[in-house]
Amino acid sequence: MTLLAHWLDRQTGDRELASVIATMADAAVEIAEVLRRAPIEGQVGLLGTTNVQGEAQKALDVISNDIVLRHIENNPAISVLVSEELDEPVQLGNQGAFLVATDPLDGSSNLDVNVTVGTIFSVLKAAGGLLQKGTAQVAAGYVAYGPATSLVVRIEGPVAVFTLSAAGEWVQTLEQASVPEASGEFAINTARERFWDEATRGYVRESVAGESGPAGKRYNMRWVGSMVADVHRILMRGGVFLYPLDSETASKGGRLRLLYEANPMAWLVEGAGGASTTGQQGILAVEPTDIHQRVPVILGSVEEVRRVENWYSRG
Ligand code: P6P
Repeated sequence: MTLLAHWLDRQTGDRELASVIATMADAAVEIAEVLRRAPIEGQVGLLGTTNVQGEAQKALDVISNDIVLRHIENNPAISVLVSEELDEPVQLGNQGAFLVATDPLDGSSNLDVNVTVGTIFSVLKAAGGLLQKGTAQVAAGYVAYGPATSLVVRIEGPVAVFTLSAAGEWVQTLEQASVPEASGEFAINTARERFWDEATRGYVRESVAGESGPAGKRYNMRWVGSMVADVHRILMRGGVFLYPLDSETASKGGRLRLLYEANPMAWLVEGAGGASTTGQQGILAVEPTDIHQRVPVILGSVEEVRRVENWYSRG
């Protein structure tokens, strides 16, 4: 039974990098406990405030962000925090080698209906500055607070999965996640069809045409409305997640954020043999211009991502 600390020792000789991941894992243990108690303590409601994205903040968004910040402040290896919940980066005033970008509680609109939510984090060298491409990541991970609490993490090598035990330990439950090349499952919010571009319409049309259509196979559709839940499913059994640019999100560059949603998720999915694209380029190649920048996100099984890319290449 491999615990997270043993895995980190094996995966990297960089003790400071190992400590960054351990810090995020420790924060997630605390967040998991807060989420478990929240309905009893009446903390699933709205705060009446909005974050930099203009999205209504839930008490648990802010509580989760505070938990992450408190843990990070106690790790001298981390000198900068970028968070979805904070307009500006937090400079921690130390010489820490690492920057952490995080969505402390992704999918929080699902909290009041008890659906899986998550914490997503990306780790970069602080010396590279705030705006680094996804290829510069030195580690990334997420925690899915679901029926089990799962930590998915990658440094340079395998994408490993840990499950939180009753004793509060991260026990490795999967050596290497691997995204199947082919899949018959896509994840998209079909209620947005009227906003879609022709590439998205074409891909979905081909998929729902099933066995007699151009894809020549039957498809199923899943959409949790929580990126961590949808991406975890894809990491475990394949599929493709699409939040493409559409006529309503075009003015903002997309819906999901580059630094702390798209980049870490793309890095994990590609590390597990999957693929990612904005429709125009690989997600990890996007040159960031703002810490809260949004991008279109298509990621998952290689065959499905390539089919979407083919639609975009038709222009
Ligand atoms: P929609 C949650 O708010 C989130 O940022 C992602 O976790 C999720 O994939 C997406 O938005 C859901 O968006 O438009 O379906 O509500």
